[in-house]
Amino acid sequence: MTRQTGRQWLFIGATVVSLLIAIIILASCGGVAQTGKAKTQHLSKDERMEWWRDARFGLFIHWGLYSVPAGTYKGERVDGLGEWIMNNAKIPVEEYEKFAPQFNPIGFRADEWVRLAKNAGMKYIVITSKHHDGFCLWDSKVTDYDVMDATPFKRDILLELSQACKKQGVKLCFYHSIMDWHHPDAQAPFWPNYNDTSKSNPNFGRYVDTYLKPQLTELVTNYGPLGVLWFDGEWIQDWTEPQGKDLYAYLRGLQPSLIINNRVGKGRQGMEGLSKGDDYAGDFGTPEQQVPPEGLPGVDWETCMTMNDTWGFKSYDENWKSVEELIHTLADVASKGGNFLLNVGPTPEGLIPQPSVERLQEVGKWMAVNGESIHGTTASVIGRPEWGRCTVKGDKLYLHVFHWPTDGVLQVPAVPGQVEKAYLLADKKRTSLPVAAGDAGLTVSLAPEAPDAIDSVVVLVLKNK
Ligand code: H79
Repeated sequence: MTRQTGRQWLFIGATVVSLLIAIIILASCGGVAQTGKAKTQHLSKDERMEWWRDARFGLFIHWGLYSVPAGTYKGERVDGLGEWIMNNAKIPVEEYEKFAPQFNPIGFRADEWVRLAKNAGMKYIVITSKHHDGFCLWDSKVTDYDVMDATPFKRDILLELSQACKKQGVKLCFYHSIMDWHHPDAQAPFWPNYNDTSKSNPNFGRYVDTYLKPQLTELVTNYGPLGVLWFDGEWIQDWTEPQGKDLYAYLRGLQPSLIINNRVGKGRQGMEGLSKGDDYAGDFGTPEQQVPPEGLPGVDWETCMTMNDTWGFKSYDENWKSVEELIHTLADVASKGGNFLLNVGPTPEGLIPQPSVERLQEVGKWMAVNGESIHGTTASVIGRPEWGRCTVKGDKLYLHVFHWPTDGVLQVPAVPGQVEKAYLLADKKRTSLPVAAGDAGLTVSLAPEAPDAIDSVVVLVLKNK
C-alpha cells in the first residue's frame, strides 16, 4: 500500500469536491428538464385542446402547383376540385412537374395573410404543407420537389408564415396529405387514376419511413410548435389504423401539445367526418363541406368548408357563398360546439382572390362587434330556435337572431336559470331589454330594427348558472 502525501490528499479532495459539484449541477439541470418535460407530457386532453376549443374559427389555405393551371388543362376546363386537377385531367407526373417552374408568387405577403385572418376573428391558420399532388411548400431536405428547389420563387413559404404567425399571435397548423401522387413508392405508379383504392404499392413502407415521417419531423421541429397537424388522403389501401396510431404517437412524442385530426388513421366516417369510435387515433372529427345537424356533446369536431366550390384556386369558379351564409354557418357551428375552418385558395401570383378577401373583411366587421359570442363559447342549451342559434359562455347565453321578429318580441325557449339582464351585444351601453315570462319560456322585447341585418346577438345574463 502506498502512503499519500498531504499534497496528494489535497488534490484528491479537490477532485472529489469538483466531481460532487458537477454531479449536483447535472442533476439539477436534469431535474429542471424533467419537470418541464413532465409538465407538457402530462397535459390532459382538455388542457391540450383548450386553445383550439376557444378559437372556434380558423382559416384554411389550399395552395400549391394546382393554382398554376387553375382548373384548365390544355385549353379544357377540368371538372371537380382545383387541387385534384392532376388526377382529374390524368396528368402524368413528369407533365405536372412542369407547373413548378411557372410557380412564382411574388405577390405573397405572409404578414398580410395573417392579418387578414386575424382581422376576421380567426385564431389559427391551416395551410397545405403538401397536398395529394406531392408538391411541398417548404424547403424539405428529403426532396427537390419543393418551392425552394423546383420553383423560381425560392422562398420558404411555411417559414415566412410561421414567422408572421408568431409575430401576430396566430397558431400555425399544417394540412398534410398521406396520399402522394408524385412519389414512386406511393401513388405515382397508379396513373391514370392516382386515387385507385384497389391498388397497393409494395414499397409504401419505404415511403412512410424515409419520406412521410422525415418530412413531418422537419415540419414539427423546424416550424413549430404547431397548433394542429391536419392529415388527409388516409383512405388509400396502403394506410392502416396501426400506422395512423404509430404516426400519432410519434408526432406527439416530438411535440406533446400537438393536436392531430382524425384523418391520421382510419377512424372517420366518410365526408360526415366524425370518428367511428374511441379506438381510433386522432383528437377531433372532420366534417367536410357540411355541418352536423345537431350538437354533439363531449365531441371535438371542426367543419371545413370552401367559400366557392373549390379548395385550390380555379380561375372561373365564381359560385361564392354570401357573407350572410358564412356568418350563419359560423354561428351554427359554434352553437353545436364545433369549430369552423373556412378556406381560401390563393392565386399563382400569391394573392388571396378578392371575393375571398371581401368576405373575410365583412365577417371581420361582424366579429369585431360579436366575437365574444363565438370565441370561448360552447354549444346551445336551448336547442335551435327558429329565429337563429344560441351559444353559451359562463353565465351568459348569446342569442344569435338571424330573423328579427317583426313584432319586436323574441320568443326564447326555457333557459336553465333566472335572467338577470338582457342586452344587445352591439350596444356598448348595455341598455337593459325588457324580459317577461312567455308561453314556453320567456320573451325579450326588442326595437323594431335589427342592429345587424345578418345576425344580431342578444345577451342573456343568468343568475343561477
Ligand atoms: O383538401 C381538400 C380536398 O382536396 C380533400 N379534402 C379537402 C379538405 C378531398 N380529398 N378528397 N376529397 C376531398 C373527396 C374525396 C372523397 C373520397 Fe372518400 C375519397 C371518396 C372516396 C374516397 C373519404 C373516404 C371520403 C369518403 C371515403
